[in-house]
Amino acid sequence: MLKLCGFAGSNYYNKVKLALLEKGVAFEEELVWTDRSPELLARSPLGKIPFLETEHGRLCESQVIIDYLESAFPEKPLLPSDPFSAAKVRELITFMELHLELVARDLYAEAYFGGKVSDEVKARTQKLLTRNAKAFAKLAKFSPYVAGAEFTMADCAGVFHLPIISMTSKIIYGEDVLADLPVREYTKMLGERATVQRVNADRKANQEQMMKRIK
Ligand SMILES: N[C@@H](CCC(=O)N[C@@H](CS)C(=O)NCC(=O)O)C(=O)O
Repeated sequence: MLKLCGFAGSNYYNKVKLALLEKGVAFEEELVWTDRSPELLARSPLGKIPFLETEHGRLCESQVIIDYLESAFPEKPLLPSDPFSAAKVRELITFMELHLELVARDLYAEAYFGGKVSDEVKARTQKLLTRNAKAFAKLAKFSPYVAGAEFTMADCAGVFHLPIISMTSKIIYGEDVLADLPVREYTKMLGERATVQRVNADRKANQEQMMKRIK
């Protein structure tokens, strides 16, 4: 059976977990913290989660994992069958992850973990986030799903990445870089799905565990 490894407080872990649940693929979970231990580095070369254990070996990087799931389990697809529409879905994922989440990530130390981020990094990040959010707004549909009328793998990513990008920018800058987008309505709508509810319940429980570990 597939084993998803990582912790449920992670947006990338939850992206993969939601894809597994939406596709109805059986899987088990193993709680793995990112402790940079030799054991972890032996299983995930950069010490990152999530990674997936399969009968063929391990895979890391959430998008690689989702692409594998999509081709290994084509029933209940999370991509349109038309190649161009499928590429548009993946374009959105790249924008959300490379141009928004990864940029906002530089602020997490101060926003969530009691650290400090320099004013220089804050200014550079704000400029980038503002520019990239405008570009993302040109591509995102929210009608009602992020890529259009159908639920796709872009929603598996968007439902967990977008709220954290909003929240982080509100904490650090006092304003939401995604304020012009209907992120709240979108997240609420997706929060009605049983699959998202399960992931969110596990996330909350895990975040409490994570906070106890940090203290
Ligand atoms: N590009 C990676 C990002 C995964 C990622 O950043 N995971 C975080 C947890 S949310 C992590 O493992 N951080 C620990 C580290 O970088 O050492 C993916 O899509 O899987």
